[in-house]
Amino acid sequence: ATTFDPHDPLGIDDLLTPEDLAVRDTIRRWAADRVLPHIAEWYERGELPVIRELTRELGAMGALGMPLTGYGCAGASAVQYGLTCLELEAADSGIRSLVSVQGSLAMYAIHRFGSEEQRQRWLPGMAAGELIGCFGLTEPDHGSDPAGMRTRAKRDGSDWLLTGRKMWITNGSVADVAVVWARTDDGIRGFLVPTDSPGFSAPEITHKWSLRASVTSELVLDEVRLPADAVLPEVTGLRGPLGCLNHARYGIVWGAMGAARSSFESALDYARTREQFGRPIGGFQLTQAKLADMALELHKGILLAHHLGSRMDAGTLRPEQVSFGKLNNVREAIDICRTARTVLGANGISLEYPVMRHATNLESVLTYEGTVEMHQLVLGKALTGLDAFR
Ligand code: TGC
Ligand code: FAD
Repeated sequence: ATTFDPHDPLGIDDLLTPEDLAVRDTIRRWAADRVLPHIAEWYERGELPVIRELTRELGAMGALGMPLTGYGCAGASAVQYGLTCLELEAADSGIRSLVSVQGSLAMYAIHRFGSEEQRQRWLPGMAAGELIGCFGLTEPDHGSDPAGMRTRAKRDGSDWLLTGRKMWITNGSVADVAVVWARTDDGIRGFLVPTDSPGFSAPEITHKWSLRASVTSELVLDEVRLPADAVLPEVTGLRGPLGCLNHARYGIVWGAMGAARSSFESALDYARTREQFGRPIGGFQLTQAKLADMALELHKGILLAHHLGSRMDAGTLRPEQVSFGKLNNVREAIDICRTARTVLGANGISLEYPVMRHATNLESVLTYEGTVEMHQLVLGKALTGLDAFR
């Protein structure tokens, strides 16, 4: 007979294979040892001081470019990659961001659209966490509408000269290689820019009140000279960067539920022990309604993530389905964190508990990788056949 598990009320673990559970446990243990003891301090200081060590350790666990094959990548399933994102974001969205950008954006772009030489040059070091990558699509004046980008690559003999600015780029100041999307005479192309190239700089963006334990930067490209073979040969047009985004957004569908789980568990724990009016606040009907509603959305969200993961593994996942998941799970996760915060009362605003940190992190997650509104419009277009973007 099965028993009711408050941590897995729907029995979702039964959908996971022994290998899935082993991956999940490894990442959960690593996050508990290496991130949780320090994260409040890093967050308060607005730094990720040991990013190189963490990246190497993530590489050693196979977490970088996890579902990719060859070149030192783990070749794991999409579900295993998703579980990894969930466990990392249960620690902090900044750590999941590091892994999303490295694996699903920078490495994926090189793996999917790069030449054999580019793959050989960059991927083994990136999979091992020896080299860090970033992905520059957004510009100061073009966020949701990257089709309008101004960054330009023009030919100079057989070389390329890259000029422009990218904004809000995760890992930018610590990266060894930047995947930069730029306009050319033939359309939008991707370029691999070693960050020690003359004319490249990446000043860090400060004063963030969200994703504080994550490096976010501007990329400045001032006539950066690149050889002919710096361009990703296998794609032209916006479908290049947008194809990469499908993978990163998929990871966020799972990741957001990690932040939500951590906040829910804090609230559940607190509700069982905190007493007011002579009894635990978890015994009051209003608190139970909050806990029940949070549990519903949390486990529905994980079930949705697993469903999308199974489709990705089967090769049947559509971009619109990724939008469905990203829109729903990030929106519900932030709602869970905000409700959890109320259960903790004044302690809810303290960094002694993870809840407010997750809630403020999710403000970024709500915006990056396509805002709520962009995913509503993607779904709106798929439902009606009418394009409402412009
Ligand atoms: P549209 O005309 O619809 O499409 C242009 C071309 O792209 C193709 N396409 C896709 N391909 C693959 N996957 C998708 N999801 C795709 N969506 C569109 C499309 O088929 C077409 O191809 P082709 O060959 O026919 O030319 O493009 P649009 O200009 O109307 O824009 C559509 C829109 C608004 C949905 C798109 O621009 C968009 O998604 N905007 C949001 C931008 C965004 O998400 N930026 C994210 C930057 S990276 C980031 O935030 C990293 S966060 C870091 C972290 O995780 O820590
Ligand atoms: P805008 O596009 O200016 O949007 C502002 C508001 O207008 C939003 O609410 C938007 O939904 C709404 N809006 C816009 N157009 C429409 C419309 N047609 N209909 C209705 N509403 C509309 N980018 C990268 O390329 N690489 C990264 O590594 C990266 N990392 C990031 C890390 C952080 C911490 C953050 C905060 C952002 C990061 N981004 C990155 C940028 C992110 O992808 C963009 O912020 C996002 O795509 C939105 O662009 P924007 O901020 O310019 O907002």
